[in-house]
Amino acid sequence: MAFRYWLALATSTVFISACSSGAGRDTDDSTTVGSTTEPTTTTSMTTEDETSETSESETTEESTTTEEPTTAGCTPGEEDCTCNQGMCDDGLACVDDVCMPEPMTTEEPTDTDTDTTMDPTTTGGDPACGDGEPVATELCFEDPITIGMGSGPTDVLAFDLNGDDIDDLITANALSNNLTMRQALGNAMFGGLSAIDAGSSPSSVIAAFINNDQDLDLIATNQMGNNLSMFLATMDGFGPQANTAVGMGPVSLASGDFNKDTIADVVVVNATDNNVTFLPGTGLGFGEPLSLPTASGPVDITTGDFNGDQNLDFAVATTSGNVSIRLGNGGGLFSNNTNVSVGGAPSALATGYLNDDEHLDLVVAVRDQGLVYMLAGDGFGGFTVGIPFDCGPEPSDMLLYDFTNDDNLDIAVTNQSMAMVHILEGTGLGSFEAPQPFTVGASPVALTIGDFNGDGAMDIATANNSVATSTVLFANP
Ligand SMILES: [Ca+2]
Ligand SMILES: [Ca+2]
Ligand SMILES: [Ca+2]
Ligand SMILES: [Ca+2]
Repeated sequence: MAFRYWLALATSTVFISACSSGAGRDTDDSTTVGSTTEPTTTTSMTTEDETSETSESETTEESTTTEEPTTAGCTPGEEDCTCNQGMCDDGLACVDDVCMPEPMTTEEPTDTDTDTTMDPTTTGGDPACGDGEPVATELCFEDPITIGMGSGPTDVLAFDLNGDDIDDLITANALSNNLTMRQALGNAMFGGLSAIDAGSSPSSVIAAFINNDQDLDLIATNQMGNNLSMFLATMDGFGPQANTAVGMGPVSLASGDFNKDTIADVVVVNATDNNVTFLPGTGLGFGEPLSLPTASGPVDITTGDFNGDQNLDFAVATTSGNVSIRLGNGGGLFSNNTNVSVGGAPSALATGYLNDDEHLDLVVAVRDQGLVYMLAGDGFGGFTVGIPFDCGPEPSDMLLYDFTNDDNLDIAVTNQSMAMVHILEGTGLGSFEAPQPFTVGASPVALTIGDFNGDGAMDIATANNSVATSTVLFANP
């Protein structure tokens, strides 16, 4: 169903922007490869619809079939090692046949495919990588390319600036108070840096049709400015910023038509005010704002139709350990807030069809635990918290996409303290395989997907907060 897919894709890609705007604390030094030369600085851009993916994301049950004998050929206590007939060394738990740190919950995985084993050597080294044929379970990326963006990038967006059907790169930059852009040149290279001024401490950026023409516009939240900046696409770039007040400390936003007037509306997460501002789109800007309280410490938002009434709803991850849910009525009003308790300090969330029913589910990354929780939707707007999955330490942002081309959504997270992206392959049954690491620049706080070289395969880009760069991982199917 195209509609369902659109929702899943939209929420997980264009509109998801977690932006933990926290001060980046990096450990590694990043390799700032100024990989681009051509200083083509033109910013002329006729934008076009950004994502044109057609693949379905239905969850058919199909998991990895390559059976590997369980072996204990690992050093004692080693993580991410295949279990020995379901057993691991002390302090490690066997989850999906891989040894990982004991999760906090002791529940058993609910699915029955305990025989799914993952190839521990897949990381960029699968023999089939690079043959141009995406194969289910293949997870392949080329060596990372890191390029300079603005100062203190907090969010990253894939956006086709010049209408060549190749995604270009935009970051929101908290320290330089602007958005910076680089056009992808189609050969894994990027053009020169251009910038447009934003407000005070931009914290996230999305694309949306603000003025109802055929061109995607930009909206950025400004964390210190307590407002958002709109940039309308013009024939040769973007118009100047037009600001709209929201709550205190906006850190994230999403877009969708909540009141069904065919005009995009916006929901903004206000971290300081502990609420969400709903701004109905008017086609020129925004109408009367509506303030909707959440649990304490809201940081990220995702949208979808959680109860199947064709009206858009939203869910907010909060650092107080809750996910706050509000169901839309299709007329610009929302249900009372309900909280689903996850625990820890969530930093990001995303929505998609992750198990074998027809209900939208959520995944929530918990920063202080290094875990992702699956929240199974019941189709009525309720969610059941399942067992967590290791996603590497300090997840700062997350999205869902089917990287392995098996029709099961996979999870990608940025790990802020590790300078890594981890990808967890989805089984389609509500569970995920052990995380596979990919190195990026220091202190990644946000990620997005886009096709930055025009080969039809979705690539990954990160915002590396402390080093003013973005890392692009080109898919190498
Ligand atoms: Ca609307
Ligand atoms: Ca709904
Ligand atoms: Ca997949
Ligand atoms: Ca690509």
